[in-house]
Amino acid sequence: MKVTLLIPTLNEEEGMKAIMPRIKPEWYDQLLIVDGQSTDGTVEYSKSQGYPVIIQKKKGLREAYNEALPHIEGDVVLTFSPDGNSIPELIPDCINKMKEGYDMVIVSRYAKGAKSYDDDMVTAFGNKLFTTFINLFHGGHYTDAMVMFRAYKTQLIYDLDLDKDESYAFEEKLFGTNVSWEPLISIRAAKRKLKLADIPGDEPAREGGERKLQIIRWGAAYMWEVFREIFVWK
Ligand SMILES: Nc1nc2c(ncn2[C@@H]2O[C@H](COP(=O)(O)OP(=O)(O)OP(=O)(O)O)[C@@H](O)[C@H]2O)c(=O)[nH]1
Ligand SMILES: [Mg+2]
Repeated sequence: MKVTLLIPTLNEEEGMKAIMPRIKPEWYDQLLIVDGQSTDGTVEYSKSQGYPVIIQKKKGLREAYNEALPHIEGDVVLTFSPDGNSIPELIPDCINKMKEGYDMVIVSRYAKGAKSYDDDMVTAFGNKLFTTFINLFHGGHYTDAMVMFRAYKTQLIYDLDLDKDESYAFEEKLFGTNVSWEPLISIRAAKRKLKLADIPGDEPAREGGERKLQIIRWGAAYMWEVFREIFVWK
């Protein structure tokens, strides 16, 4: 099993400097940083450390993933948030769980024994509401369907059409935003009854920088996806 560690960055200089030194090269086969045209020192820092950096052309997280896709060599991709929200030491646990034969392993903030120190009332409520809806309407057994920190088979990206603009075009246009692909992969993986697991993992508070999450727009777009996917087979 070859693992690509995929790290999206957008003005995360402080987080990167605090977190990246804790990631050990023996944990992964390939490291890819995909940067959304940061204007702080994020790219300079990454390059100074010798990390391969892709500068994305289009805006948004799913475009970051899309533009990284042709460079991914691993048969497993692990997405990791370098803003302090993902605990690096859990990377090996997540990969070891994948080795048991799962299609996707999520590092869950709401599994028994884990806690988010980054949530406010709105994000805690929203994340749990979406997770409940995805379980209820799509047959999932998730404790956290929304978090970025997860590993999955690279092939899923193609099988579930995560890389296709059409999968998101309507809601992105309607709500004037660019979404990420975590909710949709959770929904479509549950619908297909793939082999899914989670492991508990705390979410520490963000390290410096600013939040990019667009609560209202993303919330609306993701709610659209949850309901549309009841009627659309994928
Ligand atoms: N390349 C790229 N990275 C992004 C983009 N938007 C966010 N990120 C990065 O993705 C990671 C997760 O970001 P988000 O899921 O938006 O969450 P956040 O801004 O940290 O907000 P909270 O964690 O909910 O407080 C962070 O490291 C961001 O810097 C983008 O458009 N392009
Ligand atoms: Mg974050």
